Amino acid sequence: MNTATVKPSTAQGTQDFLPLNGTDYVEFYVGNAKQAAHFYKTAFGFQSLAYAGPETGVKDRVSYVLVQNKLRFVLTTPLKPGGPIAEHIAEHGDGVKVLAIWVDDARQAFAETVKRGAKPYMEPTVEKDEFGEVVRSGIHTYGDTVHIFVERKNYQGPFLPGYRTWQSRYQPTSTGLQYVDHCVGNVGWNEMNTWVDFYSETMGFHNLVSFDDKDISTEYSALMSKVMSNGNGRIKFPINEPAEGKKKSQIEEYLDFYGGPGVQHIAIATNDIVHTVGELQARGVEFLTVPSSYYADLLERVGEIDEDLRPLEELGILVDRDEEGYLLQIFTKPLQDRPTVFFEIIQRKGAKSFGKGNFKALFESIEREQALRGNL
Ligand code: TYF
Ligand code: FE
Repeated sequence: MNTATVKPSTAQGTQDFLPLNGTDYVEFYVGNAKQAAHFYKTAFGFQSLAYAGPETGVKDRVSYVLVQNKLRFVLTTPLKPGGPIAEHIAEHGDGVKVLAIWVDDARQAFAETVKRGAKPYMEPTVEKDEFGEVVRSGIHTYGDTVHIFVERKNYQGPFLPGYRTWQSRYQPTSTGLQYVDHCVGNVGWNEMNTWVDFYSETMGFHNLVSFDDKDISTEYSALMSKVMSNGNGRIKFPINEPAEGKKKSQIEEYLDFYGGPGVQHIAIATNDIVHTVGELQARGVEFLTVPSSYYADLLERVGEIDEDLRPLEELGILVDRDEEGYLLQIFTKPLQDRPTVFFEIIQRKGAKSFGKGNFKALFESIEREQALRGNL
């Protein structure tokens, strides 16, 4: 049954109190940033961009900044016991702390969102070095996750003031990962609408798509999801909550292991998913798989597509169509030992949706993994 509803975007001409230019960076708090940086470079084709730590005057932590096309990932680890970063890792394991958003005016972004009820995380702060000036501010969102607004003016340094260029002789070739398409949050039982209201009232986002448990309950797992988007569509935040099913929801498993709400997956866009996923698999990235029966009737379900079916099946890439076009997507296994954060690799060919036609096959695949972990 198709009960997903696609809502029209906000009226043209309404003034946007929070203009957003896109994702600026994603910061992970991790137990061992040196090794994590090596993993993301080796497995995903990121390159070394910048570094902050004792050598640059930051005494309590180390941060490695990785880049690939428009993606910037920051991997931060504490250098001593105690403190907010160590506590975040003790509670959540490796996870996403910051979804940073590029804005033209970080003071205004802070004032407008806090005025509408956002809980402040970082007062507007001017950071300067010989390469120029950046203003950042931040607010809390679900769980211990935060949004930092980054106003770059005309900053010419490698990343942010305080970071210096990270000269590495090891710079793996890109796997074709381009930019963040969407970032998904898992929240607690019956909390989805609280966070939907937060993004709509506090940040001026609108509800792009909704999925209820009838769309996506498989034999066991169940969840509900609403996709929130800013006005220009450059920032899309789906919010999931667990729903009652025959057995434990995949969202509940996440909440148990993350210790509460947090970022579930980051969807990264590519212009050539067959090439990208081929590279990722060759570099050791593990993906969820679907039965070969998925491909037997694929073209009947999605119609004609540009890609050959054979490589899609060999790589396990999923396809879905909506009114505007189609999309190709695939999901990694969890990126750390806890069954928490994972990546989606997505190539959009006109489609603006999220792959609802794949939910059943995808969630059955997730449940097979859950069962292997004894968490179903
Ligand atoms: O972002 C989305 O909505 C899709 C589908 O646990 C999805 O990627 C939704 C929930 C989930 C995994 C994937
Ligand atoms: Fe997704």
